[in-house]
Order: sequence, then structure tokens, then C-alpha cells
Amino acid sequence: MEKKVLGRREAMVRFEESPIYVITDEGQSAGRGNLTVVRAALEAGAKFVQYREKKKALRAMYEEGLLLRKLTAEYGAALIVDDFVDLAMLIGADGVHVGQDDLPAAAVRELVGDDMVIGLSTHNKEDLTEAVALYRQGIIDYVGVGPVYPTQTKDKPAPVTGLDYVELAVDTCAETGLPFVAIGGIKEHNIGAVAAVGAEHCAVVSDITMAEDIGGKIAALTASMKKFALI
Ligand code: 3NM
Repeated sequence: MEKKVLGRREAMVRFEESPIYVITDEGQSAGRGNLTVVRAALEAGAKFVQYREKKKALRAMYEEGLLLRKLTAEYGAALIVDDFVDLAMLIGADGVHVGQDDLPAAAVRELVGDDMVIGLSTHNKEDLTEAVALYRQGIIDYVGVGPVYPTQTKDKPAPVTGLDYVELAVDTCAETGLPFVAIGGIKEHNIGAVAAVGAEHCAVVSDITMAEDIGGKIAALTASMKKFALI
């Protein structure tokens, strides 16, 4: 097994420092490979990257995951793997992200031990309440909150939450400390509105992966968040 590069605590420091959470989608990368997209994002200063791949064979994902691990380590960035707990462990990722229909977070924590980040997608108030309990038990480290806006990236997205759900997550985070990242249809033209209700972290897939100038896009997204941030 590869050695973890950052581990849980250091990876969550990168999360806190990252207004933009970059997620791969090779099918929407304008013909570029995940490595090319991630390298451009890292060059632009991205420090929290998720390897999300639904279409490749697991063997190909393993090979690519090892390369992404090497690359993110060179830039001191955290690497999170979507869904595949075994893959995350084998490539030495800093964490794994799971959804509501994946293995339960508590079971994942048993598998990965104490030194990996676990992120959990949430889509409504009930999910968020459960997530708070998991956070208080030390099982999860952050939640995804969305889809805030309609998205083409996910096959069967949950109903669009709008900004109301982001506002609930802001309040919940203030009360409990549970870190969250807003996700779903977030783009340069609407990211300011998400920041304006108090989100400090936004996960963006297609607006980054499809951008001709990935570095320029990340800079523009970050600038918009800063401009509209509450503090
Ligand atoms: N998770 P884009 S929405 C991966 O609601 C993912 O949990 C979501 O892609 C959730 O930025 C989503 O291209 C896709 O809309 C986000």
C-alpha cells in the first residue's frame, strides 16, 4: 500500500484553506485526460482535489490514481477518491468521499482507520442531521451540500436544493463545527451568490474541467467567492 502523504488532519487544513474544491470528470474535460486537468489546477494553486471517475475499469483507475497521488503530493495537495474505498487506501489517498447510497460512513471508518478524511454527500435536512451525529462521533470530516443548482454532471442527482439548503448548512456549521462544501451547478456566474449566503467552500466540476484556461477559471472562481464572501 502507498504511504499517505498528508493524512487526515493535514488534509483538512488544505480543505479549510481551499475556497475551490476541484473534482475530475474526464468525460467533460474537452478531450484532455484527468492528469492534464489536475496538473493545471495544481499549477493554479488548488490544494484539495477529488478523483471522481465512474466509467473506467478499476485497473485503469488504479494506475491513474497512483499517478494522481504522485502529482498531488508534488504540489502538497490533498487527494480524495470518490466512492472507491479500496482504491483510496491502495493508492495512499488522503481521503474518500461517499454518497448516501454508498457504504455507510461508519463502516468506511472501520475500514480506513483514523488517519483518512471521510467526506459525505448530503442533500436535505435529514441527511445533514445524521451527518452532524457522524461528525460528533469522529466518523466523518466534512459534508457536501447540494445540488445547489441543476447539474448535468451527475447521472441521477437529488432534487435541486437552492440556496436555502446552503443557508441551513452555514447555520449548522456555525453551531456544530461541521465543515461543508457546496456543490452542484456552481459556475463562475453564480458562485458569488453561494458565497454571499456564507459558503466558504465550493466544489466545481464542469465549469473547471471544461474550461480552456483551467488556471484562469480557478482564479476567476476564487476571486468571485472572495468578492461576495460574508467576512
Ligand atoms: N455531487 P458540476 S452534484 C458530484 O449533489 C456531484 O452531491 C453532487 O458537477 C451532489 O459542478 C455533483 O459540473 C456534480 O455541476 C457537480
